[in-house]
Amino acid sequence: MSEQVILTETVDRVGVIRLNRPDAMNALNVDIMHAIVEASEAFQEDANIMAIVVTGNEKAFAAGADIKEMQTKPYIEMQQSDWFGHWNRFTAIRLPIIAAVNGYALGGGCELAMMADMIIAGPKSKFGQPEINLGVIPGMGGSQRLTRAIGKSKAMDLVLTGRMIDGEEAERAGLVARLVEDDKVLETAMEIAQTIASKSRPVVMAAKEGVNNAFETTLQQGLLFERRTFHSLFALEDQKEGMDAFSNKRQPEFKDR
Ligand code: DAK
Repeated sequence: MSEQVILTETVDRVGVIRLNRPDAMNALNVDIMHAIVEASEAFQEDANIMAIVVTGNEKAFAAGADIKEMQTKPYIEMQQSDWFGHWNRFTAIRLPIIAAVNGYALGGGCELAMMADMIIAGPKSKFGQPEINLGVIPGMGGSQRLTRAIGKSKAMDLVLTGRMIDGEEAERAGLVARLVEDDKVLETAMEIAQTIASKSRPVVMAAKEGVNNAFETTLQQGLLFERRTFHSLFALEDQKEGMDAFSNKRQPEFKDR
């Protein structure tokens, strides 16, 4: 039987993806990439799902791309297969994605966490871009998303030396949204996902799109996009419901329309 490289489950309106290559520190091979992408897309297709949590195990979120799988590949195969290019489908997911990180998040593992919309981690977690030690550079966003997240100086520190930082330093640097006890990481990520799940699905998607747009546009274009999106939300019943609920001092009941 083939290896079940991820485990998925649905908890209320939250889809959970657990990386499941414990013997390889959840190293990311082509199979696991396809599995994560396909599971995320399936969750998004399900109108009942509001958010996705991606996690690993207590030793590793993911210790990077699978070095043993890629080490002998010739250039032409990497280039022609657009090796690991499918991760673009993961970053195109419109539902919020929360990375719950325990243990190592290195190389592609750190990059996968950064593709998520926020990272929850414990003090013992370890983040890093050690590709320089392998004679390569980050290939899945480590030079780009990390720099945007923590700034040039610290990104250079990690990318050029390959050193790891723990969860506390990652939180101070702005990489991690919330630092919680190691055994509370998944629980906290699930609580955040459940909070998001109580909102309106189209509004949640619009909010994610708005924040992500900040990385793609000028300030003026971004502000215009935000304002027009805000205007468009007045076409939703959920906007009327949310504001009516506030005015009448009751909890809103969103219908996702
Ligand atoms: N790949 C393959 N196997 C790995 C692995 C990895 N990244 N990390 C760990 N393993 C395997 C180990 O080989 C070992 O297997 P066995 O020897 O038992 O068969 C098992 O997991 C347990 O690991 P260790 O025995 O090493 O455990 P330790 O506790 O001593 O050390 C460690 C844990 C995480 C510090 C260490 O395993 C380590 O340094 N791992 C490698 C970390 C690393 O260098 N990561 C970066 C990989 S390069 C691209 C997209 C993405 C990328 C590139 C291009 N494109 C789109 C173009 C990404 C590149 C990378 O991520």
